[in-house]
Amino acid sequence: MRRDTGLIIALDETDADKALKIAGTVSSMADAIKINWPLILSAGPEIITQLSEISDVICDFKIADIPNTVRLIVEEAVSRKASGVIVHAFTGEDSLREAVSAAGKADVYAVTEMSHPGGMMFTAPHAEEMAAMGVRCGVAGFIAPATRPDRIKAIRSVAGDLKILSPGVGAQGGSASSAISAGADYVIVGRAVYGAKDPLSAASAVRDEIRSLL
Ligand code: OMP
Repeated sequence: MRRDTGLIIALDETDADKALKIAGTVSSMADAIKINWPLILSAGPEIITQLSEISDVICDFKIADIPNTVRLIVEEAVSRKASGVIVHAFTGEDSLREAVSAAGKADVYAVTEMSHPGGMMFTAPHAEEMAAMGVRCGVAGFIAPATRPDRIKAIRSVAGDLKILSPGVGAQGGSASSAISAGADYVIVGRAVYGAKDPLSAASAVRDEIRSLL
């Protein structure tokens, strides 16, 4: 994935026409658009291909399954032109290796601990261990919480120069500048952009905030 603006838009809008319109409006501000189950379930998987004509698309399926099922899901996403997929790391080394192998040239990003408070309960205590496993498995990078910049630092210390993508900016209370300062390469922003009255100016404000740190 290119790194031009450092911003990834989480397009969790469930109206397909609106989603495509917002994607067209904000794509110049973002390095990728990330989509998740809400949009895929409402619009159908063709939305992956449609959006790929506008931007790089990351399929955030947070895949957590046995290796065979992981492979099937990743292959479906990549065949529809996803350039990245998000998987859970807690499923272990065999599932993660299968994701990387099934993705081929597409990027696999592993979640080591989630950005909401519940993410601290079970996964955070093992996040560095999971990141080290991700490095061994050949992932492209990690999803680390912008809501807890100290945890981004901890993952960065294990991740070397792999990419760190940080969600939790805006609606969840995290800030783009503290995530980038802690070691994130990209921030993932959803509601604060697609839910804004003016998504383009909301996205450009985040882009400018990131740019001011570089
Ligand atoms: P907003 O909270 O609206 O900015 O959206 C954040 C997006 O990032 C949503 O699509 C979440 O599903 C996703 N996300 C998190 O919020 N926290 C995580 O720990 C991981 C993800 C993710 O993998 O993208």
